[in-house]
Amino acid sequence: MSAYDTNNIFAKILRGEIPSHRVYEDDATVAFMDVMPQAEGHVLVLPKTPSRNILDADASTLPSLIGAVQKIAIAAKEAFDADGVTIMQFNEAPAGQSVFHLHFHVIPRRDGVPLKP
Ligand code: DGP
Repeated sequence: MSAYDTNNIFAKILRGEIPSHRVYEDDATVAFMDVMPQAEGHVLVLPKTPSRNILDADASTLPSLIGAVQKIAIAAKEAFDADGVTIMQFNEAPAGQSVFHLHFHVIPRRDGVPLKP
């Protein structure tokens, strides 16, 4: 697996070099709106610590990250009056990862509305 690239787009967002619409932040975690939402309210949740994806993440960072994912999923479901929430996470390009800083997708879902491709 390649090394973590400190110039990936999410690293730049975390450093404040690129704007984002932040919806949540705590000591360890940041969440912002996805610029290419697959449904209304699509949020990305990422740890502040650098890891390329879950395969090289320090296991000690995962409990707080998944706790934040749960908080945001509950809040997004409420805020967007959704019927459910899809949570997705990809590891390496063949698995669908395109930005190489660990992140979870939190996507509010409504009955009968498919995800945009
Ligand atoms: P993934 O395939 O899991 O690596 O998804 C990366 C997501 O990141 C994709 O849904 C689009 C989103 N994205 C890419 N560039 C930017 C950006 O500059 N800002 C924001 N907010 N989202 C981005």
